[in-house]
Order: sequence, then structure tokens, then C-alpha cells
Amino acid sequence: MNSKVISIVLGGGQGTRLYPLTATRSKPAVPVAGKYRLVDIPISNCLHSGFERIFVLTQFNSASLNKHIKNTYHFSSFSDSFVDILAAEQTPSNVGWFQGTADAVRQSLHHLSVHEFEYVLILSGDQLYQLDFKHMVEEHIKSKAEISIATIPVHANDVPSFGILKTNEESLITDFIEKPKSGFESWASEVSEEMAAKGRFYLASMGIYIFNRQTLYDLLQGNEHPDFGKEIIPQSIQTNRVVSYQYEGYWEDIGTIPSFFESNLGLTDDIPAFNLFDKKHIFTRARMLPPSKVSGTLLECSIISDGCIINAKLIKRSIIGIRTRIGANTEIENCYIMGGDNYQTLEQIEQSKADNTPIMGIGDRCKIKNAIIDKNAFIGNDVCINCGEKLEDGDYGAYTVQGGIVVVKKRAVIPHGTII
Ligand code: ADQ
Ligand code: ADP
Repeated sequence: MNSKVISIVLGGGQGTRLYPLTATRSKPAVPVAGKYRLVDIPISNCLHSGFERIFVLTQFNSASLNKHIKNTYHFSSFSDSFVDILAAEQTPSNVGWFQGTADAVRQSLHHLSVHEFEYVLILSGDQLYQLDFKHMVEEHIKSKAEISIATIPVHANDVPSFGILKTNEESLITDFIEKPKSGFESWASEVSEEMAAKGRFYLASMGIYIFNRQTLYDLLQGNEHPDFGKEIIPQSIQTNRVVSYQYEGYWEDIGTIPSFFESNLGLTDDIPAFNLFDKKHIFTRARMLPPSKVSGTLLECSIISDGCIINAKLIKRSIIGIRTRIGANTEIENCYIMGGDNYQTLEQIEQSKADNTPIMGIGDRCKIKNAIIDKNAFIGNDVCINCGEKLEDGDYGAYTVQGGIVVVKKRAVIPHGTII
């Protein structure tokens, strides 16, 4: 099957919805679950499905993304497997960035056409799920579809965030509207008892598509429609055989700060909806970090990555990313601390102490709640985050607030004694 399928991961547009995590890095490189990056999720799903020819399309060709892909995904030189990054590029026929998802794929077609394939699997880069794409491709072939769309039942409240569709008894998609605000009420679909019990009656596109090779070329060439969801998919319903591949397992769009935050913290549950310990686990870079060292800490429902030095008093329902340093008597609750890209030397630490400035990581006697702390942040001693009244949404320089979640920016310095 590998020889028939090419996979494309849509690595993100401007990344405004995940700002400030995407302020200095491309979306696929955003750290997730302590030690992975977002792009590891779709790539791992592809590899577990046996599809080993993967393009990652991104607007920014960041050094960290290149380094991560190059150091992580290695294949035998006797195979034709690859994971390649295609960044938006200026060519004589195209002066701009990718204008949208369909435009990104359109501009990459010339890179695809040198390969042999029959089907193109198109994936979003900001979702948390485990799906067997091989089964989806088999169903695509069996149903003689030209396009298959993975779909999932959602609640009426969530309808405005998704492409919503109706199917007939053959699972052929007969209607599709992108992110409807109203007028979808009569669109309830047949769903399992489990989904019905949760009030999830509306079929949403998961933004995961299989196209027959020629169908993709026909739909993209000769027009300039920028998006799959807004233009290409709704129009194809009229002209092509478009089939729904219904899925009812765990799937979460983690493209916004609140959903990214909740999905990460959800991993600390006793039996999380997304299982990091599954045999088909997420692949990532093997970093050869030292084991984590913990002293005097009460740990409750938390995930601790490699290479940490932790002296905190309490860590509760939190994810502690690689190379995190946390000082004594600090309390952390409901947080994703992303960690660091490097360690400070003992000399640097002594110097900061002499200057009375924060050292990298989190200081002593801090209280931090409902926060994401991006990498290499310097949080001083006696800092309190989200300890007082409800915070107003906004960008405050070193940090942002969105829906009560404080996001401390990468390399931000929060002086000793700051109260947020
Ligand atoms: P959205 O996720 O809102 O809806 P979109 O913003 O187009 O759609 O993003 C889809 C994926 O493509 C994301 O991973 C995004 O990062 C990436 N992307 C966006 N612009 C890009 C660009 N210019 N270059 C490269 N990658 C880009 C879509 C569908 C809906 C469906 C939801 C499911 O349009 O119908 O319900 O996904 O989440
Ligand atoms: P991110 O994508 O998380 O923002 P960057 O693009 O800033 O990360 O780069 C992260 C990579 O750069 C890490 O893999 C790390 O090895 C390296 N790096 C960054 N800063 C340093 C440093 N001060 N010393 C050593 N390595 C560093």
C-alpha cells in the first residue's frame, strides 16, 4: 500500500490561533505532551498505517522543525520512504505564501508529481488522535470513492467550528457547509447509541481527506480556490463521488490555546482519552537526556519528561516538559511547563543569583495555576500566576491571557515577586 499513497501534513498557516506558541516557531514544531512536537502526531499515525512517504507543508521553514524532522525520521537507504518539509517558496509563477490549505497543496503538486502514487492522504497538523489510515484507504477503494472525508459526530454547540455534512444510505456525502452558524438543525445524522447519548448528532469533517490522484489534480488545477473546507470540498460534492468515513474514537482539534491546553492536561487523567502508552505510540526525537531528578515533591496526576531537576513542593495535574528546572517550595497546578532547549551552566546560575535576576526555569516559592510556560522562560522567585482575580484576555508583553489561561512566552523573563 505504501507505494500507492503519498501523505501530506498541512503544517499551518500564519498560526494566529496558537499565538504566542507560534510567535517564533512554525506550528508543526510546537511542543506537545512534554517531549513531542505537534507534527509527530500525524506523522506517527501515517507510519503506524504503513504510509512512509510524507510531505509536511509549512509557511515558515524554521530551523527547529528541520532539525527535528532530520534527526527523528530515518529510513533505510534501500527504501523510498521519506518525511520532507515543503515550505512556502517563491517561484517565477508564484510570488506569495500559501493562501490556504488547497493553495498549499496546489503549490506543492510539482513536488508530488515526481513520485508514483494513486492516492493522496491530506492531514491537518493540529489534531490529537490515533487513526488507522490504511483501513480508511481500503474503505476508500472498496466504496469506489474519488474523495473520502473522515468524519466524526459532534454536538450542536460545536457545529460552528467544523465543516458539517449530510450523507445518504451509501455514506455518499450529499451536502456540506463549512462552519455553519445556523440552518443545520435538520442535518442530524445516524450515529451510534454512545454518540447519541452525548448529544453528538451532527457529522463533522475531521479535515482528513483521501483524493484519487487525478481527482486532486482536476480539482486544484485551473482555479485559484484557496481552501479545501470553504471551496474545494463543497464544490466537489456536486461533481465527484465523495464518501464519508465515519470515526467515533477520540479526536480533538488542538489548534487553539484553550483546546491545546485542555488536551495536554487531559493526558494526566487516570485513563486518558488519548493513550500515550499505546503500542502505536507517538514517535519523536530520541534525545539521550539524563533521567529526571525529583526531591521533596508531592506529585499528583502529572507527567514528568526526561532531563528535569525538580525541587517543587507540589505538582498537580500538570505536564512537565524536557529539561524543566523547578525551585523549592513551589506549587504547580493545572499547568503545561514546556521546559528548555538547553541547560544553564553552573557559572551562569551563580552569576544570575549574584545579580538577583531569575535563572532559567521556575524559581523558589512560586504558585502557578492554569498556565502554559513556553520553553526557556525565566520565572523568578515568589512569582504568583493566576492566584488572584479572573484575568482579562490580552497580550501583556511577556505573557498573554486567553480564557483565563496564562501563556508565558518563550524566553520571557518574569522578575522575582511578580503577581499575575
Ligand atoms: P480548520 O481547521 O479551521 O477547518 P484550516 O484553518 O484551513 O481549517 O486548517 C486546516 C489545517 O491546515 C490545519 O492543520 C492548519 O494548520 C493547516 N493550514 C491552514 N492554512 C495553511 C496554509 N496556508 N499552509 C499550510 N497549512 C495550512 C478544517 C476544515 C473543516 C474541518 C476542520 C476539522 O476546513 O471542514 O471540520 O478542519 O478540524
Ligand atoms: P522551538 O521550536 O522549541 O522554539 P528553537 O527553534 O528555538 O526551538 O530551537 C530549539 C533547538 O535549538 C533545540 O533542539 C536545541 O537543541 C537548540 N538550542 C536552542 N538554544 C540553545 C542553546 N542556548 N544552547 C544549545 N542548544 C540550543
